[in-house]
Amino acid sequence: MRTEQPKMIYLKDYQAPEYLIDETHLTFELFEDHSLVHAQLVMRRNPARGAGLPPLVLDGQQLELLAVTLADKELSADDYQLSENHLTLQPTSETFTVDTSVKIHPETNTALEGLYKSGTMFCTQCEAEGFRKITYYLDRPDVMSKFTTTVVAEQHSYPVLLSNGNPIASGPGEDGRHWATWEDPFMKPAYLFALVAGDLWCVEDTFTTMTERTVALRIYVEPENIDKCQHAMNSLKKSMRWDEEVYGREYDLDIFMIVAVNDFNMGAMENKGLNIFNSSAVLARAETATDAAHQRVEAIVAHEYFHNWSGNRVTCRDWFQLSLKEGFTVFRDSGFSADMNSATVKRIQDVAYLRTHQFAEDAGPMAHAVRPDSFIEISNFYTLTVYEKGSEVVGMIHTLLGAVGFRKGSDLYFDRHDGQAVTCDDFIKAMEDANGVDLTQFKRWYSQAGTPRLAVSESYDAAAKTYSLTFRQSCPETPDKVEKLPFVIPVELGLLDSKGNEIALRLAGEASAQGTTRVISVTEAEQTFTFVDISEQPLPSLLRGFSAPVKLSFPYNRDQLMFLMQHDSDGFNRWDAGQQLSVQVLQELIAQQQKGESLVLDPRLVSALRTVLSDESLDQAMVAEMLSLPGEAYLTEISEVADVDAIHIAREFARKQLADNLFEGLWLRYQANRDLSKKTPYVAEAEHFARRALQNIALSYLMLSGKPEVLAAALEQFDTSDNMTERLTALAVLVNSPFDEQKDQALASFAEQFKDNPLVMDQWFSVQAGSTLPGGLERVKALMQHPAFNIKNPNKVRALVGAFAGQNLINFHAADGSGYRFLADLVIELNGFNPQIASRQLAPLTRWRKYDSARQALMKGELERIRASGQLSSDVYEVVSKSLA
Ligand code: B3K
Ligand code: ZN
Repeated sequence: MRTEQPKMIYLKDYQAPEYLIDETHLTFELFEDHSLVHAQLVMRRNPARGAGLPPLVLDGQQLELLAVTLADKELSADDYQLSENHLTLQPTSETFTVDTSVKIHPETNTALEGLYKSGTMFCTQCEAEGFRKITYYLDRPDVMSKFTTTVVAEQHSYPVLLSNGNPIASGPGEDGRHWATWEDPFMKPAYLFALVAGDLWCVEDTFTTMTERTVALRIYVEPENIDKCQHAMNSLKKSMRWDEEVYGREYDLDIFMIVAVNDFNMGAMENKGLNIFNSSAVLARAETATDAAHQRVEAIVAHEYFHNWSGNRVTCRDWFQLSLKEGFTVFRDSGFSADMNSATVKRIQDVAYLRTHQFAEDAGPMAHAVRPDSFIEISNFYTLTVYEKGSEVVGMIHTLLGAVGFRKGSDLYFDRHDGQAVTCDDFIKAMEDANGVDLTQFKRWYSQAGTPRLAVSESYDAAAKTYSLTFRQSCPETPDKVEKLPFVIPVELGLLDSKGNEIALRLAGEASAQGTTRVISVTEAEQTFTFVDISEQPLPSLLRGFSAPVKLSFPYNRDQLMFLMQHDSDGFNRWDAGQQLSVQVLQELIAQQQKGESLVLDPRLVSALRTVLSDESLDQAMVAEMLSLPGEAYLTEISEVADVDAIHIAREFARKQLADNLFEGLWLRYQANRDLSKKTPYVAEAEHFARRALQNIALSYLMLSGKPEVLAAALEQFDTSDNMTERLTALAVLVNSPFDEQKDQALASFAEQFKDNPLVMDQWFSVQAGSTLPGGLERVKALMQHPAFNIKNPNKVRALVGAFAGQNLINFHAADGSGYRFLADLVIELNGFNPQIASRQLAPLTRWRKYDSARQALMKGELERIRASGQLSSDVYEVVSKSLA
């Protein structure tokens, strides 16, 4: 654990490196109780830093230095300085070689950063700053080097030895050991380094690129998982083709490998030619993975693959630029998923996620700009803001430039910066240069945190036939800044006449109308746009497709929202009108509950959803999305002070009312789809996802009726379905039901059947952790004693603790503070062995400002207890101290 006080690092302090590393030659000797790493670095003075030979300061952490040679001379302890985080040497010429040998302990590395063991396998995770736990190095993304790596290990336990690039040699060694050498011809920063050694099997395929080169594709897994790789392989091939077709990007090595590991801090990692994945982001087959899991695998495989260009070929100059690769790559993978599935449904899901979680982050103590100005621990900045909001920012550029202009910009960006480590400014500059536009004001999206508000008002002049929309933008204060300058907000909009038809859009001053949906740019604090030739009072459809990540408000009444739900030509806005209607109705119920009145559901919501349910022409996935009420977390986010109990009671009341009133329609839809499921073998495609999504949301409503025929249907679905999507939903509705006997039986039989499949057991944990019935904390505590639970495994922690604290709000926020105490204890424990996971799990406590004063005091008390608990990792220290500031 560190002894130095964590300190803030600032973007404004960036300086190019003093030295460069042209070549990196690594040899790993892996043993059961330690590993040895020999590094030979071919270095030179960075000409950009001028003359002179300042000390060479190499990064290194938790390394036992065995030997160091500078320019062929072995150094003695007097010749260098060694501190907790650095090794400092004095070069005596412009070019020189440094050799180091260090001893490390992957076998006891529980932080899962650097070289570590997952089960019996050796693997690495270097982004952002894990490479310094492997060897002394200039561990920063603007130092790019050509890597050659030799791995030596015992042959029997580690038959497969992998690293980045192409395999160039291998052979037997002494004492039952063997070795393999890999060479990566592309310059890369150390964070993209990877090594794997283990007893792995692989699924193989090939891909022929646009220039007819053949690339070998391999997915490596532990032998028992060899039957769960096909979906990931299909996803990989689709991603490779899509990136050629949509972005003109071809793969560049002869081989592309994915390795699945069970112990992994996040989803996956884009190491050059050797992606390492959390097994949850690779393995999928009908019997063990849900539709959502299949879609997640497809998206993550694509995301990591797309990084080969947006991240690897063109990388980041420094970690403040993280969104340069992450925001852009999320934008790319969303486009891919939209093309593979239903684009509207993908957009709905992304926006619902952004509004619930990123907006909450942007309103909390950890709020930061897409390109932050400062940080203490970079691991804390792999955030929804950098990823999801970063993707929205790239999406707005796409909206402003159009698909063709955007492609010109991305082509220029990749061509101009291939092999370089660059900044978000370089990305914008390429977009500007390729299109002849000025994005200076637009760049405020990179530097100003907080979610902008956009209040819209209208006025119609019947005599003049003009219709004006006035936009007022503002952005709340965030910890980094109080005053914000106006953003460029692209608003895609349309106007509907009283029959629901689209009106041709001609702005005052324009010669003719330009279509019925168009994008206007709001660039000032207050701005009015006037449309002419409008012969009746129209109804505006604003922010179509969610064209900007803002909180838009327009004084719609409920009848207008119902009208938009039915008539808007923009699918996203039809859904959003439904959400706004639901929010109004739920907020009314929440207020009734708070005043002690009896709850009365506005019948218009019932009738609006009845219309949706009976519309056979609508994509069934859309119907499922429209039937889903805004979640409790979203209702919390939009509350001034969130009343946990009232939100839960109001929402459950609405669900029950809808279930009772729509019973017949739901039952018909359920049965029709369930019958089809019984007849059709499982297929992981959009149309089938859609059918099962509607079937499953229908079942979850129907179950609220408590009717015996529904219980029988749930049991039948649980017992006889051939796929996890149907089984898990059936399990979840039973777990949330009052039918204790059936629930216990189902849980037991499920656990018995899947006890040897850790990913399925994760779902079993999550379903129980998410149950909002009373006694949630006790159930979670009991499950932590289950033999399948393991606190050292991040997936288990997320499945049980993450699901409880993040999704089971009524139980987590128990008024006695027991949920908070539990989470704080857990964070303190995790801090001792896996700081990244500790810091992530802390997020729910950082939202304390949203709650009533009693809960605020309890939450803050727990944050203070964590702060006082002893030696904190920089990860936890940063989040706790900012939350209490
Ligand atoms: N680039 C990695 C994330 C690394 C996180 C390090 N703490 C995965 C991704 O975004 O593709
Ligand atoms: Zn990424």
